[in-house]
Amino acid sequence: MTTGTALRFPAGFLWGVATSSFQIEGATHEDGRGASIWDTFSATRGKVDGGGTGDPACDHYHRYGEDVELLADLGLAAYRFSVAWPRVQPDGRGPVERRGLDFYDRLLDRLLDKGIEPVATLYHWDLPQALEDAGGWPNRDTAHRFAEYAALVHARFADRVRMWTTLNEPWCSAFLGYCSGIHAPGRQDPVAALKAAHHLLLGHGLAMRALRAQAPSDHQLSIVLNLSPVLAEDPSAGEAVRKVDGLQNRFFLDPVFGRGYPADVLADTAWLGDWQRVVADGDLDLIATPLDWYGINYYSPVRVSLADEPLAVTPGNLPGLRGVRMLEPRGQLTGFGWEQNADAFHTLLRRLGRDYPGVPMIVTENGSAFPDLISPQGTVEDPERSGYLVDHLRAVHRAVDAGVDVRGYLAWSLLDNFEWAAGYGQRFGLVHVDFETQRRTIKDSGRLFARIAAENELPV
Ligand code: PNW
Repeated sequence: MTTGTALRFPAGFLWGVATSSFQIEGATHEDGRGASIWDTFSATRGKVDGGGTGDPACDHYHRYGEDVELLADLGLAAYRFSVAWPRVQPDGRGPVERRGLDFYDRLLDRLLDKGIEPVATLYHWDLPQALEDAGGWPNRDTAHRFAEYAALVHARFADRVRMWTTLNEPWCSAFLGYCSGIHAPGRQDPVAALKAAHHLLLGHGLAMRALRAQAPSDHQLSIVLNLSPVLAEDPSAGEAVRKVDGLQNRFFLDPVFGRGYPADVLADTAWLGDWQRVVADGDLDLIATPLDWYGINYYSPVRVSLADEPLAVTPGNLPGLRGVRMLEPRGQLTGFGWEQNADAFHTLLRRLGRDYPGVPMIVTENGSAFPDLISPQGTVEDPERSGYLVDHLRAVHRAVDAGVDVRGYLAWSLLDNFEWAAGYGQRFGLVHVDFETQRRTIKDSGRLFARIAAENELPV
């Protein structure tokens, strides 16, 4: 790289940050909000490190004004947030809670007032508990309930939100929620997980159809997937790579891109019985409803090798992964123990551009957790997070340079927040949150990101 030549991004590249409702809002009992599966799960002893729950989280429900000011101070063009289904429909069906919708109304007005483009996610894991009690995602009806909810939220905010996402990371909802059980609702049933995966995708398809029918032509509809490059040291481990890539990436990408479920994944999961009977005529057409863009969440690669024996039920023992061993991360790790590997990110983007052409992508999440301390001067020095950020932005820039159609980058996350099973111990924010006082402090990495976004280029 030649010194002095900054790495410029294309004009109009979308810069922003992301959050999700359950992770930041708190106020879980206010204004008629119903319980979600994460309320139930986090209240269950032993499920969340440190016993954290969704209260008060970042108290964003009351402090959204201050948080929008932070976005404005950072000068960011876009803000990705999610709508909490149980605020809008406390039972997941039927009557709408106006006060829940009013909250997002106020949030959107503030964002637009500051010229910030909202990117709304309709489902970021907070399923109404009432729907889980009725069978959850393994139950086909949940897909229809989701589409109804999606259509009513879209109709209410269609005048102010152009960019929409149906689901965040259906892989996590299905496999961490219903197979490994490390996420809500904490079930450990591989067949239920596969059914859940299909019904999540069906819910996406039904919602896409409903939104498309009512959306003005400038609305841009999407899904967000967590995609991971799968790496093996041993060249003979190709079979393990194929299986994990199949379940993690192709199982979601292929049907959304109109190719149906990958035959090899269907074969790998056939021993679990005929879960595929849940795939009804017409489902795959709905799931293939054309997207305007899709979101990629990337944190780290997955490493695998061949194994002789089937694994026990652990987060790695997902359906279809017999004969696979999940390996420890390598090289530099984040504070969360996740592998830092920007080259793998670059490889992933290139592969997506090649294998799934024709639909623009936006990086909808990328970031790292490190323990941060406020200095006596009141600053948060987080060089590791800055390093991760710059390395991964370089990887994006190289992909764009090579012709991959990446239109934007949204960092995870605006704020330190409730990091699911890891509770409040893992801090992903560009802004530090003191969970005792709710004081927000922009970290050095946040300032760096603001500068990069404002200049639309990376310092060399
Ligand atoms: C994503 N995994 O979650 C979510 O979209 C965010 O809500 C979350 O805070 C962020 O990444 C950081 O974890 C994931 O185990 C959680 O593979 C777990 C996994 C992947 C993504």
